[in-house]
Amino acid sequence: MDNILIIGAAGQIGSELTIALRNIYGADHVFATDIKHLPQDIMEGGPFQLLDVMDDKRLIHFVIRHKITQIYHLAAVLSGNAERIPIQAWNINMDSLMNILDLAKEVPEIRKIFWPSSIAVFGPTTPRDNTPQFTVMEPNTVYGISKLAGERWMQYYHQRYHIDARSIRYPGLISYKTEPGGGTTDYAVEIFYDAIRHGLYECFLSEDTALPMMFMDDAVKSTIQLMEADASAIRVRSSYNLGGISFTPKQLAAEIIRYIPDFKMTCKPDFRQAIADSWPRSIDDSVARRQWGSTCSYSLGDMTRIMIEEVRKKIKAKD
Ligand code: AKB
Repeated sequence: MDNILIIGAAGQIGSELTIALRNIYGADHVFATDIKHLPQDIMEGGPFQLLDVMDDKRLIHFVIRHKITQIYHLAAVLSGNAERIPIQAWNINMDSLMNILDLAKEVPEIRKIFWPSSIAVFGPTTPRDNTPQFTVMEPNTVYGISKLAGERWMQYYHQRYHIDARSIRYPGLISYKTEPGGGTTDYAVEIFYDAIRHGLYECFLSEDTALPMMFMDDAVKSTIQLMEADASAIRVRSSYNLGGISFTPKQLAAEIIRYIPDFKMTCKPDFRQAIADSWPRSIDDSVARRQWGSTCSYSLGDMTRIMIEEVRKKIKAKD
């Protein structure tokens, strides 16, 4: 039986992936860890431990003690925050990944690892529409540089040490359970809270900035699909493009107005506009679909409806 370690379980994707994996593998086999406490349902729903991925000695001890066979390393400093603390962000993003890759090399019981990459690996010289799997990659953000370097290390450890390393280049992720922190695509979550609370939202990107996004259920489903696929099907060992849905703040605001007719959005672009302008507008994920059958099913309309319903419930429960 597999024992799974989730690093960064309190984060936006970690909090939902932990629950989905516990439903598949059984609560006792999924060990949630983070440097901060988790939402109540995760802390109570199975094993939880405060653990810092930068502490390689405690990490190896934990892995051996709990007979871990799979690791999902989800902790990272995202694009907006990384520009505020570039060297610290580089050190955290790279050192933590190297700790996990080395651990997988030292402990043969670890059968596979998952590490998320991002659309941030692309840069201003990349074709921005329908960005292919293999193309020019010259990121100009510290987050993008760290993700691209990480992808090369994933590929290297697979080739040199036969580590079963798997990865997805996530677009912006949209969810209601845990809010994202410090990313450029965060506006697409913030907008729902402000629309419901105040009927108003000031967007930090211009209204016509198109970016690829994905509803969390699709992201969780795709991640598990990739991890469960036969190793022979996974021929890309850097990271897979995953498309989801592409839209602008203006298009998202128009969807929200269907539920909140008086909603108004204004735009005051900040430093994150330059980051968004260097990223793809849409992604070609045909390689992932062909090789391991990735499927995303939520449209902009589906996602907006669910976000309005769930964020409304969440706000009501807090008030
Ligand atoms: C960010 O905006 O930094 C992240 C990402 C696209 O990787 N959501």
